[in-house]
Amino acid sequence: MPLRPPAPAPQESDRPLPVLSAEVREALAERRPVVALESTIIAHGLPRPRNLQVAGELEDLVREAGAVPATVAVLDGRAHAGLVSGQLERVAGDTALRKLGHRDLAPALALGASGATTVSATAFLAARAGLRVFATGGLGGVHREWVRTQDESADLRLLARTGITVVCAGVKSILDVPATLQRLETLGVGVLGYRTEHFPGFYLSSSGEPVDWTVRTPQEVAAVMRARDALGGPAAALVVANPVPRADQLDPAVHDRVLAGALEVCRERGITGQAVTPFLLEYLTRETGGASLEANLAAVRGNVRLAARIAAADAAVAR
Ligand code: PSU
Ligand code: MN
Repeated sequence: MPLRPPAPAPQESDRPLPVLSAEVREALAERRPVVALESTIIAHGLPRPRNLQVAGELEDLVREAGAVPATVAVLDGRAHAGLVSGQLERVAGDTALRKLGHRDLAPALALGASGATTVSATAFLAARAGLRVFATGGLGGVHREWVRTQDESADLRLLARTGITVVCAGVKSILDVPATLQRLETLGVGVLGYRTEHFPGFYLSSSGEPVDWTVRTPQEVAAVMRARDALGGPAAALVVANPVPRADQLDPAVHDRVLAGALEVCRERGITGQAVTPFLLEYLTRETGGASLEANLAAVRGNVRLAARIAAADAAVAR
């Protein structure tokens, strides 16, 4: 029986991966600053319909700072960096949208699925497109019940292998923060405190944990990025930990009390896997009367603004 030759591999030029919006493609070609934004926070981290308004607002903040936004998502089996009109509405409005981590990308592309990308999937696709800076709210990390559940976000492992600068307000405070910091150290992920000696606490300005390195300007972050490029070696992410302003943080006493209740309910109902983070974020929003949502949004806005300034500083030295 004659052997059938293997099908030719799809050409990168036929199916760019991710598909870039014209705005992102042009900015990259001209070495202008671009900031990647994730979509899980929009689809699964914020209540509808406010999430659409926020998605647009975050893109506007990037543009106001002189950079181009590249929101990342998978639609009908195609990965995108830079959404055009109608696509952002879909990400915010489609209740059937999946949550895609890095490991979910291949099945989603192969099966024509649609989904929002977490930090791990966004960082991977953004780096693949040649983007150098990415903004989010808080990273995933080691969960407090790790000994029992072994729940550690895939964000950490992926960031350990991906050369991108991630601006965040620390890791979500629903996590075991000291354990997550320890994992970041073991994995070789760089951590810089932005104008702080303490690792931020997502909803809170400080987690109470120290950071080893503090930077004060976007230019200093860009200089660290350059030094990493010059050093070479295995790729790993650089985390820029940018605290929510103290005036916008959640009241720490309210935070601790409501979070304890949220973790309790999570355990009682046996919520596990990808559902844990959206459940906890939603519980906190409800039980704090929306205060945790406002703190979350203040953190994300600050991160997006800073990411745009870092991308601009990086683009300025690259010219
Ligand atoms: N930051 C936010 N809200 C979010 C997330 C981050 O302010 O919803 C998302 C990110 O996409 C992150 C994900 O990658 O939560 C982590 O989910 P998990 O713990 O299931 O890995
Ligand atoms: Mn998890």
